[in-house]
Amino acid sequence: MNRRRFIANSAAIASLAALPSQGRAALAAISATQAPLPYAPEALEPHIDAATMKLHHGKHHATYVTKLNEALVAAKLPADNIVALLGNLSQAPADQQSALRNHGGGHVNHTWFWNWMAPAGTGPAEPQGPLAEALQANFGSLADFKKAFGDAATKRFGSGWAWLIVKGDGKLAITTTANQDNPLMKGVVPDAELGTPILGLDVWEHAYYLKYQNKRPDYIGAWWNVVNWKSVADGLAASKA
Ligand code: MN3
Repeated sequence: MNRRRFIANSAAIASLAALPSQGRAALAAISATQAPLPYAPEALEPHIDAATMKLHHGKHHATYVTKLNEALVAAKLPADNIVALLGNLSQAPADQQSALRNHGGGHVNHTWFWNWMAPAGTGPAEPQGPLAEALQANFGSLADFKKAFGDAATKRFGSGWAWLIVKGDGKLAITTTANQDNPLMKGVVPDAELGTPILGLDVWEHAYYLKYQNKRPDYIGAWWNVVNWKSVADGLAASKA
């Protein structure tokens, strides 16, 4: 690395580290490298089919990672913490902000998404402990939460995500974002939607069209069978730490 490049990188790292970002502290760093799926592509059958999982992880997610790395090189930004980068997009070079937003968001959102799912029956079928209590306190009951989340996911127009977030005041909220945006993107999504994501659902057609065609509500209904409540509970605990 030459001296000019080194200085540019150091300044970029310093500016990212210096800025506070809501929720960032609670979330583990994710580098610009794609991890393997944490289970076999067929492991979520019959709720999410193997063909969809193979395409979704092997093609869609992989393409976000490739294009993210191209943008990081062009922006001279480090590749070690894309979660932090998404909270400080306005500090990135202007000509790379949209690529970093779309592909960085795509990479981080999908990395979380694979870990928010698990083969049916491998964990608690319903939230336990503090997560169960928090859902009850914020939404009335687990059924009420699922209804509100499913409604939000169904109504998200076009491509995007539905989220369960922990807001700055510690309360849980349901929100949705367009495209590959997420609730960490300060200055990109409305302040009302900012928070630490502890569960998210991909409602892009590529996530369900092979099996469910246009029936997004059927996909959402089936998805609850493979939600990894342990992972969601861990996210809630980390957000309080
Ligand atoms: Mn997707």
